Amino acid sequence: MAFQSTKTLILATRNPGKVEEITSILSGLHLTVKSLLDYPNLPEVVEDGQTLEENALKKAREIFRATAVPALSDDTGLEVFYLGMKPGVFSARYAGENVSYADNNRKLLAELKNVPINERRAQFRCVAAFIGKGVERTTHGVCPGRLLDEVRGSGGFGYDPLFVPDGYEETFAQLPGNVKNSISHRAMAFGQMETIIAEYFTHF
Ligand code: ITT
Repeated sequence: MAFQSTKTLILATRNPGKVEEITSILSGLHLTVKSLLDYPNLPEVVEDGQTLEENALKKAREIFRATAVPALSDDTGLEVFYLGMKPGVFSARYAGENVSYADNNRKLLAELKNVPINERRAQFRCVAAFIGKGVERTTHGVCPGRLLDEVRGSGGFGYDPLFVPDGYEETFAQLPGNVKNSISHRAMAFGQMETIIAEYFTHF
């Protein structure tokens, strides 16, 4: 049977791609990691903030309030230099409400049609938030790269099939998950969170 720590954390997300990545990044903490996928009856958190930080804090605060379990969230955006750093905080709804990742990728490809490779620079920005008893912390991570003019690969999620991180020739959807989890915006933000969470659980 897999080891189950009595120290439990809840990820304030229903995005299975994020759950997999964050669980893997935090595996060294040996905590029991749950997510909203384990709590189907909890209401949706409305992401109406103007910044990644506001949304990340809102998600973690609401889930901590509802469950009393220390909560961890992430709000992430893709910033495209040619598009004035859009879609940013609106990355999930770039092509409209309730759209698929493929719809968003198609819209991005259309916006960048005929834009040469040297003008296709972009970066993922991730803000992680941790809320526990008497504790509210945020950390940040950025991953620079460029956007291709076609989708490549089937791993990862979201904009991964278009995004080639600096120093690599393959997209995040082509690279093995452990590579993404060692260099990504999320790896950077949650890497900093590790010490904050470890310190928290020495008290609780
Ligand atoms: P939660 O709010 O439930 O955590 P979400 O999918 O709505 O999940 P975000 O608002 O943080 O997550 O992310 C906005 C969008 O940005 C998301 O729908 C993806 O399309 C994209 N995205 C986020 N992280 C990504 C990553 O690591 N790689 C590729 N695309 C990503």
